[in-house]
Amino acid sequence: MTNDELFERARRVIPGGVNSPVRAFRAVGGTPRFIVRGDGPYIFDAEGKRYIDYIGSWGPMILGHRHPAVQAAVHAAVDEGLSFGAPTEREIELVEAILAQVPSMEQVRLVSSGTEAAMSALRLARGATGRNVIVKFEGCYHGHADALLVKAGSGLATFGHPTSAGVPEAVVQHTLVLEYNNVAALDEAFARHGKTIACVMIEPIAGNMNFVRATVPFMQRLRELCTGHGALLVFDEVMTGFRVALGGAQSLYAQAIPGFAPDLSVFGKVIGGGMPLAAFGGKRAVMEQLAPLGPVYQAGTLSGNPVATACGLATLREIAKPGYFDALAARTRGLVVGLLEAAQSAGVMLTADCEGGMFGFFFAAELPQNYGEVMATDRERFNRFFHAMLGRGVYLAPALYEAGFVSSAHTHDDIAATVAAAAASFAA
Ligand code: KE4
Repeated sequence: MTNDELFERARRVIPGGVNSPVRAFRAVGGTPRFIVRGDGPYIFDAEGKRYIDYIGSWGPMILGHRHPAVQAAVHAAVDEGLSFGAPTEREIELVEAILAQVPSMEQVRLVSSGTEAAMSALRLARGATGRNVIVKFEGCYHGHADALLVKAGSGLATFGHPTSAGVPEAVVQHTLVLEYNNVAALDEAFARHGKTIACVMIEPIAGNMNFVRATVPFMQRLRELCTGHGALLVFDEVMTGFRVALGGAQSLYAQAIPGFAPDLSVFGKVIGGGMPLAAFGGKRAVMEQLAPLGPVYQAGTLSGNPVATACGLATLREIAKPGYFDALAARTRGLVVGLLEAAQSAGVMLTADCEGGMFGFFFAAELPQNYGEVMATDRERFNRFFHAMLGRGVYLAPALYEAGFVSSAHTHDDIAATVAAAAASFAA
């Protein structure tokens, strides 16, 4: 069947024909590609077309598709059984591997999706502080738990309605949404609500606004205010964790701000290697508020699933190898520099940024610093570029508000081919 035929058939039985909205291409228009397999940096659609993949399942496939060590680990785990609902050693091994790279945490709880991890971290922060108010930032997306689905930057922003139907006003009455990178707004919010704020949840590099960095002064002030008012700083590193650096974005801020550390961290995507697995963690004193020890309930049938932990562990072992991130960062930088040079020689206004294996670009003169500025970039041009590249066999994120991802399977030739496709697309 063609992509069109599959999409038609899918829409009869699955809302919008997809199991996650962004996959429907509604932001960019056209027919989504139905993928039949992946291999290294490539994915192949139902019509046999090959694409250089810069989505990587929205982050997890940092090693590329079908990495031999990961495939072997998963096959071996499958042969031992799929799920037991009982503790296994491999959950301990995976948590130990995560803790080895994230010194701000002493304990971790494994769950099955980033949404579940962020939702649980939020409940934990409220339970641990006894407070109700939470703060998030416009343009940041932390999964689709009710209290966090307020001006989310992923899917919803792409569809243009900043809050979701079905979320009772009562649920979001405690959710403050501030402007990203706005220090004055932070000061104001803490001045007015400081004693009732349970936590501030932030994407340290906002991949759900494509690619917007929290400035160091903003992050420094955020840390000071949380500490001063007894609120927990929650880093949502579902996208940035083990992607922008082995130690995540928090390791970058710890270099810029002596002693910097969040109180809770949320992970997903890369730590599952493409299987359903996510996590949240922090200091023991906070984490032991969780059931079965403490009063904050949280649970999951497939939490720490033995096949998913095998996939995640094999992935983490590969990316922890010496030089891995230096090479990945250099490859990603090569792509960004190539795109900027191609745009410049075609007289197209483009700005871009990257960190580790994550990148973003905007049809604008300057890098946006917040959601409003992202909204002001040239969406029409982005969409035309998306389709021009797709037609040339390069699969970029089908939405202006999404980040791009390079894997260690992307070769210099893949990057060169991508830059050549961009040059041709800009010329057109
Ligand atoms: P999941 O529930 O989709 O595993 O994770 C939610 C989540 C939480 N936090 C951050 C920073 C995230 O980026 C995400 C999920 N990211 C989107 C892409 N922007 C996943 C793709 C999708 O929604 O289909």
